[in-house]
Amino acid sequence: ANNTVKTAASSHTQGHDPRRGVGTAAMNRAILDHLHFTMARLPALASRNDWYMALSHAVRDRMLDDWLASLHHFRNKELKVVSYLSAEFLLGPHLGNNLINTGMWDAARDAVESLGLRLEDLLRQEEEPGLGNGGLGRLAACYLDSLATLRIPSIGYGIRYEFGIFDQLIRDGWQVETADKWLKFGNPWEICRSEIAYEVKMGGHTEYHHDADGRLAIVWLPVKVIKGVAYDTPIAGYRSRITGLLRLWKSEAVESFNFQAFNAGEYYHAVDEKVVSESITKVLYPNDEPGVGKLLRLAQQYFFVSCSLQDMIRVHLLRSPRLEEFDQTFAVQMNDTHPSLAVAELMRLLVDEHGLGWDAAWKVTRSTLAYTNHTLLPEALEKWPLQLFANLLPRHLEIVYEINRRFLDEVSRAYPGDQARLARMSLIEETGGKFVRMANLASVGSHAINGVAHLHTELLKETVLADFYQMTPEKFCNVTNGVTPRRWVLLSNPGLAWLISESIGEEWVTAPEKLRELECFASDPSFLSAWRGVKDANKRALAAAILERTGVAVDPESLFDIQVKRIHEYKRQHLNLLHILTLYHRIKRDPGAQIPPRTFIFGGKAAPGYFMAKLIIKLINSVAEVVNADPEVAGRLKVVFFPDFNVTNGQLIYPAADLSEQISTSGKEASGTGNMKFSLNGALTIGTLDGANVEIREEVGEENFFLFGLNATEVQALKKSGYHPGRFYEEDWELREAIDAVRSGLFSHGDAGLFQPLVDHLLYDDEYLALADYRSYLECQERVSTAFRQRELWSVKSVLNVARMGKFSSDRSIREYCEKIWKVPIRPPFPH
Ligand code: GLG
Repeated sequence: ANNTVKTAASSHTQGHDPRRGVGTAAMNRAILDHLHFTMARLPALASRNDWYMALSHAVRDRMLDDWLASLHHFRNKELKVVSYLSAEFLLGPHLGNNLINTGMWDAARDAVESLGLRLEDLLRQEEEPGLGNGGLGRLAACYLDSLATLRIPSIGYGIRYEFGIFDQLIRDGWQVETADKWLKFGNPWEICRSEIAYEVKMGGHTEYHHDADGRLAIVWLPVKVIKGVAYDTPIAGYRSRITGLLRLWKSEAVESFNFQAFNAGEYYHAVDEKVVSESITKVLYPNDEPGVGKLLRLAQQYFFVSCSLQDMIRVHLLRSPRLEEFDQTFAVQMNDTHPSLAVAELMRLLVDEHGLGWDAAWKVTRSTLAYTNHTLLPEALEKWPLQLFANLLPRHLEIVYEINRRFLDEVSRAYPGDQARLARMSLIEETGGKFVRMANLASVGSHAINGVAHLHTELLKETVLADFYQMTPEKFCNVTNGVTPRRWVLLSNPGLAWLISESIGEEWVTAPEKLRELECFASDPSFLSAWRGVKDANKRALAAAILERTGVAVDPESLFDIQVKRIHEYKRQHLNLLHILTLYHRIKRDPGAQIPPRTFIFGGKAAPGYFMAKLIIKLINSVAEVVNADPEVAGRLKVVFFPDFNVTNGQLIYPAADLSEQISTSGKEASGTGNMKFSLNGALTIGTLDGANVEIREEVGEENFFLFGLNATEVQALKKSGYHPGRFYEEDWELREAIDAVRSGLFSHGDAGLFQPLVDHLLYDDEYLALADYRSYLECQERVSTAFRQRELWSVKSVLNVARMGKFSSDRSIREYCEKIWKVPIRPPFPH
């Protein structure tokens, strides 16, 4: 323990010693100071939130030295800065993570205890910033952690949504959405930079003028101008003495009040303007919503892209007046197509605002930007109705047309006479209504295009972007996703982290290939029993939370079989349910059946407008109600829907799993990242050959992975030959029994109509081949049951899973982006 007490005053005069004041006594002092000076509270009257705020401010103070030192990089001409453009950053709570990454955990815990409080209570107080939907947003957050840990100068740019992803309540088995008021008690982690603000134009029309020298000048006369203000959040690297920067934009009115407006009508008009301007960053849109073309979402995308690029240009001009060299200052990654307006906006800024010629601007735009694709689902590929695009962004549409004209010229030169190809590759879709195709825009405007798992990238090249791949194969590469072992093991699963570090040392946290050294412990009975002890404790903690939140008592000795992720038909939560129903029937038919007790745990949000996904949630809860109350299966089967799955709840759930459900239709899940979190925490996977499952299985070994189902090629072939789900229903009596139980009203208090849409969907359409994979899934689940009865062997497999998961650290992904795409040197790890 550090006994040197430094007062606030003395540490200020000490200047830039980043290790100052992180001992227990100094932390204690700092917390009390913030309670007094920041929260204006007496200790006796302070609420838990006051203490949480005081502690967080004390921690943030201690991150600032590293932060200011890191900001220095942006001035250094030699260093390229990675700019990660993402409409979503699903960060999860900051406090615990920052304590872990900065090494202040013990001091903070002791300081808090010396004040008569408990650190876990204060950690629970934090409202997590849910500024993302799921995998894509969480990936961005893992990447920020790795960028800071690897000491790569970087900025994450995004949107400061006032309301993040909705909170999910379950009422009568149905999902109910409520607003996520994450800012209601204040956010101690952000710093508002009022002076870093940009104007963003919208709407109106363009005019062409000739200036005095006869040069053509293009003027965009917007109907509205909105201001974007920067809110900065520090991102601590793991013991790297680097603090990365997340810069989120909030929209504001340019002028709050129009003082020229003397009459009341105009005054209110001015106030209305303010309301409209502020609405741009009000709310995060849930994905998987049917129907495209929400004007406000396009406005959000343009707004944050424009602010971010203007900010980058400002930073670049501090280094060099030559915008032709912009690509030496920044490598810009577009996280999906949401920021793909960057292609047109960077062109506009360079050509219209900074006077570069088209060719020079195009060269620098392309060499700066790169595009990551995250999905092959056709309905998820963004396209904007042309009219809507034109109304909001008249100048950008002109630019898109010009890019398209030049691009299609190239295409026709490469493929003379191939009209069909031209139509497919055009940035504008013209069959049945006109649209701007954002994936095409992103592909044309980037020097690199990547998928997020090996299989996904291959399918991308064969299907969605096949024409682009054929024309420019050199642009394509794969970067398999990864997750940060700091949040997803060290913070979420301290028991496991401790056991690993005791056995092989601590280096695995930044060098996860070291986890391989665990392999030799897989034959050590005392290690295996300690390993099981950690899992059991995690399961008991989850069981307690389940009881508290759902009222259902589950047995921590049973097999915890968990599926947590967005609810979507392609992820096939309903296939999981069909297995549960079959087990239920088997036990009822034969009470002596050898089926080890299982607890099935589901979690995940459904898009508010996705009817079928919401019906699946209702069905899970309805099955739970019947199964959990049936004395004939008591102690053998339990079904739970854990409400409001988010990062905080994930941290509790992943470490407690025995079995990880990764059962999407092959070819549909681009990568998955939950699959990595489970396996890294010692769960075994039951899964299809989809997304990153393929690579996980390769790494952990096929004998340590439960594989079932059709592969992507077989899926395509079955669809092509004509898929008739009804046949599977007719030919498999157990499947029929399961489906018939649902349609009989057994789970809906006799209301046979309630789940009819779901049953009909399965029997007559089943786009995602749940029925085709049912039998294979069931057989595989039997292998799981058999394996789970041999606890020792199961534990060996669990250890081997963790030992071989090193590849899936987001540090490895970030290194690959640096090498293959950003051309940023990888720096040696910081000496601890
Ligand atoms: C996507 C995909 C996931 C992928 C994630 C991150 O559906 O398979 O793991 O991005 O690349 N929309 C998503 O969440």
